[in-house]
Parts: sequence; structure tokens; C-alpha cells
Amino acid sequence: MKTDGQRELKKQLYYRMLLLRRSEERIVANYHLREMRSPPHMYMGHEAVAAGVCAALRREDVIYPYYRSHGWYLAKGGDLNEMIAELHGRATGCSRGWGGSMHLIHIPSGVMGTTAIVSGNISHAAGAALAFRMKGLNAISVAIFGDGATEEGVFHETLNFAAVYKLPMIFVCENNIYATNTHIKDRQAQTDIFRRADGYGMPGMRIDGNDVLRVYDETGRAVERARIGDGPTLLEYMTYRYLEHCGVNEDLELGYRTEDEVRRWMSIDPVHTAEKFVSEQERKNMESEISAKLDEAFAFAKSSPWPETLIAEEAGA
Ligand SMILES: Cc1ncc(C[n+]2csc(CCOP(=O)(O)OP(=O)(O)O)c2C)c(N)n1
Ligand SMILES: [Mg+2]
Repeated sequence: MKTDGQRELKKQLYYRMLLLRRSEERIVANYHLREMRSPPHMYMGHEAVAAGVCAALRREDVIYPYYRSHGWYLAKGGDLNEMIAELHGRATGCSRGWGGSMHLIHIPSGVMGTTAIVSGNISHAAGAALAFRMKGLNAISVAIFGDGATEEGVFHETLNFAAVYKLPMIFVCENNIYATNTHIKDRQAQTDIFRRADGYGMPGMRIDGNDVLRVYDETGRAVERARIGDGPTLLEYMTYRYLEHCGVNEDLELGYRTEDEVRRWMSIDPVHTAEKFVSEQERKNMESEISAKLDEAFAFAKSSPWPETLIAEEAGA
């Protein structure tokens, strides 16, 4: 029974990661058509973090991701059609076509809105956690951010506040070593982000963010602590971004990282590593299901109307 449950979990985790990866690949493949005009911060390489964290959450739990957001939106259960329509600036998009890639939202599945303001979402997540406490709800809130965000004041203030009030929340840092094109060693004298937790009186740990089962397990423990009233945890997931900081291209020509480094991370690719969780037939079925969903989402986006105000403006109204 337990083994069946484990296998089902692994299948679900793999499916989730595959959906994220294939969605990103489709966005990359179509971007040159210039029909998606919103600058995308691609998630490729990070998939195990969003998939593992979101699998450990309930639907009523909420997430506050940052602008590298496609993976988080989809992993928590956001609507694919609405995301692709949003990237195309259409009225059927999750932000009615006005927000684009950095402003995804899907309240029914607990995606409370993504933001371009580095660290801006962290205090919002604490606000939600405080509201859950005040209303006597059992839900938890998750703040999601990059390594660069930990250099902002609001990160530190929110850790302190959340620890003092033992808020039902989790701090998830995706440490991909770079903030835009600057290495963490050129930005922080002490680069163990998880150690900041100790200074504020909460547990903190660094975890392999490319190992989806470990992500799921460690998040699960933090969720449990938050849910029973033991307060927040800082989880630092080590992972790597494959494409340029913003956009759909590779960026080796910029010279801030080496081909060797990129190759090393790709050799422990989270999606590829988890292929063994499913049979060949299951993988093929998942591939065709996802491909069909993406065909539908792009067709939906392209046939959707523009936001009305834009049409009115074009007509000179
Ligand atoms: C408050 C604020 N300061 C600066 C920026 C410009 N900016 C956008 S992304 C970024 C780097 C953030 O890096 P990190 O938090 O590591 O996330 P990553 O992009 O690596 O996922 C910066 C400085 C911003 N959007 N908001
Ligand atoms: Mg980073």
C-alpha cells in the first residue's frame, strides 16, 4: 500500500515537472513570433523546487511567488490556458491581459499574485499567514524568492516578524547562485542563506533543489511545523537557471558564467533525473497529454480578444 502511494507520488511529481518544462519549451519556441510581448523570466532548470514544494501543500494553502513565476503558477494548479493567454496580452489571461509573465494570479488554486518587485512578495505572504491565524484557519502561506532577494531589508524584517509571532508560513529561497548576472560571492560575504534563519530564531536548512523527493520531504516537514503552530522555516533550495536572466535565449556570450558550469548543472537536470519514476509508456502518455494541453492553450490564447480598453484606445475613444 505504502509502495503504491510512493509510486503514485513519484508519478505526480514527474508529471508536474514535465508540464513545467514542456510549457517553458513551448514558450521559447514561439517567442520569436513576437505575439508574446511580455518579458519572461524562464524557470527552466528550477522545476523540482516548484513541483516538490507545491505537492506538499494543500489547495487552500497560498503561495506568493516572484517574477520567475511560470513554474510556480502551474505547479500550484494555475490554469494553463489563462497563463498562456496572459503572456499573449489577451483579455482571457489570468490578469486580463494587463499583467504579463511577471504578474500571474490564480486565486482558486492559491496563487495569490506574482511580482516584479524583488522581495516585495515576502511581507505579503506574512500578511496572509497572520490573517489565517486571526481567522482561525488552518491554511499556511509560502513566500518564494531568489537568493538576490535576501539582500533586501524586507526579507530580514519579515523573517523577524514571522518568527516572533510564530506565523503559519514557510520561506522558500531558490538559490540559483546569480542575481541577474552577478555571482552570490560578489554580493554576500556569508553565502549560506539558510544560516540567516538562526539569527531570527527559526529553523533553516539548505537542500538540493534538483532532487524533487528531497524538496517534497523537507517542505512537508516545514508545512507540518507551520500547521501545528510551531512557526516558520527558511528552506534554501540550491538550483540553477538554464537561460538568460530575462528572455528565452542562452547567454554564455555575456561571460559571467562558463559553459562548464552550465553543463555540470544540466548533468543533474531535475526532470531528466526523475524519468526513472515512470515507465516508458507512462512517460509517452504524459508527453502526449501535455502536448495536447499546450496546443489547446496556445490556440485559446491566439483566438482570444484583446482587453477592451486597448481596443477602445485604438479606436480613439
Ligand atoms: C526592489 C527591486 N530591486 C531591483 C530590481 C531589479 N532586479 C530584477 S531581478 C533582480 C535579480 C534578483 O535575483 P534573485 O533574487 O537571485 O532571483 P533570480 O532572478 O536569480 O531568480 C534584480 C536586481 C527589482 N526588480 N526590484
Ligand atoms: Mg538568483
